Amino acid sequence: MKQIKNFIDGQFVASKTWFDKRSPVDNTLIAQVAEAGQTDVDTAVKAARAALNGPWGQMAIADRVDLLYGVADEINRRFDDFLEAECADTGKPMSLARHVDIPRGAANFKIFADVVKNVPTEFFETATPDGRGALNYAMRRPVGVVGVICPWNLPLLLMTWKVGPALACGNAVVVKPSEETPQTATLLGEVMNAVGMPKGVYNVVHGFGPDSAGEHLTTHPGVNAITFTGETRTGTAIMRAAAEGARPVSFEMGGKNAAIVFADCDFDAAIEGTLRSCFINCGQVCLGTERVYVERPIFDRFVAALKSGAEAMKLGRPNDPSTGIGPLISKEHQNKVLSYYQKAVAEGATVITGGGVPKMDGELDQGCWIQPTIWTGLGDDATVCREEIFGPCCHIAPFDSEEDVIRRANDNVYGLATAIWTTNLARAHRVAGRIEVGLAWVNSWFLRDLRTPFGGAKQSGIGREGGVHSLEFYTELKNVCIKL
Ligand code: NAD
Ligand code: 6OD
Repeated sequence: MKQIKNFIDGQFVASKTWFDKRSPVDNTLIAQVAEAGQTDVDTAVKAARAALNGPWGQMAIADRVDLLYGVADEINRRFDDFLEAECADTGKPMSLARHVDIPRGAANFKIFADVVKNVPTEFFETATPDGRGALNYAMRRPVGVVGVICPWNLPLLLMTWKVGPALACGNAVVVKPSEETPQTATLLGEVMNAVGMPKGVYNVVHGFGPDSAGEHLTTHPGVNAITFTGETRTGTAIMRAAAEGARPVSFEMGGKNAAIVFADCDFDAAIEGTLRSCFINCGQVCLGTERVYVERPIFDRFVAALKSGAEAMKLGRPNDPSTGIGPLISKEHQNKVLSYYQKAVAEGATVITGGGVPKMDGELDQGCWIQPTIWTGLGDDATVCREEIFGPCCHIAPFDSEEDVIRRANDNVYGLATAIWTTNLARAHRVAGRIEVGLAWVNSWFLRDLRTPFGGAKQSGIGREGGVHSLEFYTELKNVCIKL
């Protein structure tokens, strides 16, 4: 049986307690994972601190940048190992992970190495009463030991999205991957050793949230800052822990994202984009669409086209090139999504397609499969129109005016992302400006430039990461004032 260990101070470390990792594809046991206890987490935090006090803390930026480029190159060299591990943990199609998860895992190190190498700080000449003046300049310093708490939906991508900038800024990290997806974070430990990353700069502790590695990490007084991606409810608990010691947080959390489709859109592009935003990664993307508002003149045509697109997506194994959708991450999540499917019907939805668990062949029937599902006919206050489901499903509702759809899209506690489909440029600007979200895509979805600010408004997040914005969280900006 494969064993997945913690990675602490450059060593793979076993544990007294192990937990099972099962395949979402067919429920087979694929590994046993070492659960980090309080002592393991403490050792990891101390190793990170020691790294900051050692050669890592003194390293010239150019050398740090070279190391991070080395990490990216080594991920690419071991591309197939990462691909295999990520798809085994998540069940997602290899065709998807090959183009999104793994390349972004490498790119996240290069982009932030480039940012740190190239971003200047400010300088002011200051007049003083004695006429001799003063010079003020700013310098960036690492915040220290950063706790990184990660979800399971895009494990390598989202973990490196935090670890890349944290290391580029000279911090040391202790990562707590999701209990559902322990493998790629562990593999990254091998990469760190292979490129000569100093021991203790990158540590991984496995386990769960409450009373386990997650809570041990977020409550550890040696952790200077916490960056988290996951559910808003979890973020709330972590924020309480971070309050002790007044430690800064950066949070990327849940969403209930609306797509807005105007009658003047490029219809085929809107269908293609909405199919992706609703169903890719089996709907387990924080930016994904679960509410679709379509202008009434094209409503029926849109519903019919989205239905046929959804029904054409083949459910299957990760390594089958014809697979469009994999399973959900776990039995627990399958039950949660299914309970929403049942609630939609109980509240009066018309099921356009899907609505349940499909019958799969052979051992696949033991997996966490779910049908891509489309509903119509519900009011905006229905449960499936208000709460994040995180599955391959959406409700489609008609709208009659720009004003009306902006109000309805904004009427939610979340504010992560939107996709606006229109060929009217003035309208695109207008609507993008008025939707209460951190990310507004026009005629596209999940089109990423890693230099741009990424994060959520309202209950979808705190802070922004990406490009220079990551520096605000991962560094202390210090002013030096020199009296001449
Ligand atoms: P989750 O909140 O259940 O878990 C995330 C991580 O937090 C896991 O590692 C978990 O073990 C840990 N955790 C749980 N309780 C904890 C506690 N009390 N203290 C410390 N750590 C704790 O989220 P998930 O189910 O893994 O991921 C799905 C959620 O993540 C969805 O809500 C989705 O919208 C959100 N998400 C948001 C973004 C974004 O960028 N905004 C990206 C991906 C996922
Ligand atoms: O692309 C990114 O940088 C990012 N953080 C994506 C988040 C996707 C959520 O599931």
